[in-house]
Amino acid sequence: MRLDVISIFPDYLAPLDLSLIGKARRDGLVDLRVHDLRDFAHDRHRTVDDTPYGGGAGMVMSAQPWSEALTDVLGTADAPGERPVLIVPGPGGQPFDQAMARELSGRGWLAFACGRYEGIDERVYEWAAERMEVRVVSLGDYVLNGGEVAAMAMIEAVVRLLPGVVGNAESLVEESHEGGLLEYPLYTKPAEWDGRPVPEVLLSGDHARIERWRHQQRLERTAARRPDLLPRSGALGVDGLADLDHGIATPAEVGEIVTLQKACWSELTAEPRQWRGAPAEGVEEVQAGLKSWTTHTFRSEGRLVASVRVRRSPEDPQVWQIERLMVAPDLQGRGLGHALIGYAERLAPPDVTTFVLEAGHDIAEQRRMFRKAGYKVVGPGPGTGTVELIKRRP
Ligand code: JD8
Repeated sequence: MRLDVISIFPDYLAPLDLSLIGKARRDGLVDLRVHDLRDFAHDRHRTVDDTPYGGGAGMVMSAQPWSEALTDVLGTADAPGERPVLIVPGPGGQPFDQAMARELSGRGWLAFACGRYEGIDERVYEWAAERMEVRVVSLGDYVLNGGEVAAMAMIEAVVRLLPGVVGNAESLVEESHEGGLLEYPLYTKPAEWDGRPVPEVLLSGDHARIERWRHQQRLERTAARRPDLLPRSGALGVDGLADLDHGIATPAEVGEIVTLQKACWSELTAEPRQWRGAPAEGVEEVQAGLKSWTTHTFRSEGRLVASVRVRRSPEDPQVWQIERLMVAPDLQGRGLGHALIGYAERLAPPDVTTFVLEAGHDIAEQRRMFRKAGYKVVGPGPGTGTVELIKRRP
């Protein structure tokens, strides 16, 4: 891969000689060339900036040194007609993410235009766009003084994806994590440090249990720190219910969950709906369920209105179990149950091949919903008064 970086601080890019990127350069996987923008200024002071038209604070980078520097880079193409993708780091650009890193790692030639001061004369973007693909890309929502640090971060993210730079196995694993969940917590020796033991499950040697625990940790961490990464409740795509707040149930919510179950199960409602036949759980059972399952909750204006719990099957790790699908009686019949099933399916780890859904035995009113979601009844469930439905992952 060929990389060109244009900057008024070429020394700023020196760290790219170190570590992984440095090794990739020495191994000939990356041809990185750093250019000093001031080499393309022609006055005695090597000036690259001027005052802004229209007034305002600070200075603006002039067009002329940029067009000459970019022309110089274009002139060194390895093959005639070859053009780089020009990346201009800027706080107003498209947010840089792993998907973009992966895409850019497949484009044989990238050039980075690192601005300083208030930014670059707008005509440079127009001029460049007539000669190559131009992307304005932001490292994130905070203010830097120039594009160099952003370019370095992007280069590191792109180069480590090149074949032969990081272990191939690792990048394959990452692929399945993209747009997915945060990582699980890590521990190494000693087994007890500072009076803090490593979680017992990690010493058990039970790989299926470890897998389950790690997936659960990833879900909980993601819900706590980056709920935006979870399949969005807004994306449940139910009319009029786009603003449900999603969360992972905590012990403090057990009472509300029990109440929701009672409302969904109750034989006392004029028209019993969901889960009829299966007994509602008590406080202790729900509490225990929080430990062995991940219970997802959905709130509307603070009220718990829907919930579902999921886990990898302890018996068969390729099976994703979905159960206790509940929708508050006053919100049933709006497609929320169907959306919840889709949501629960999207939470399954990539190696899962089968979804198993457990429902109350009297599913007359849900039969259509389950069929629409692709499930077939296979028989009575392991619990009393439940049926088991199954679906191969598409
Ligand atoms: C390039 C000049 C500074 C930008 C006034 C002082 C990226 N995520 C990011 N935050 N900031 C940048 C970034 C900042 C830059 C330049 C990138 C060139 N500045 C200017 C406009 C407002 N400040 C960035 N990628």
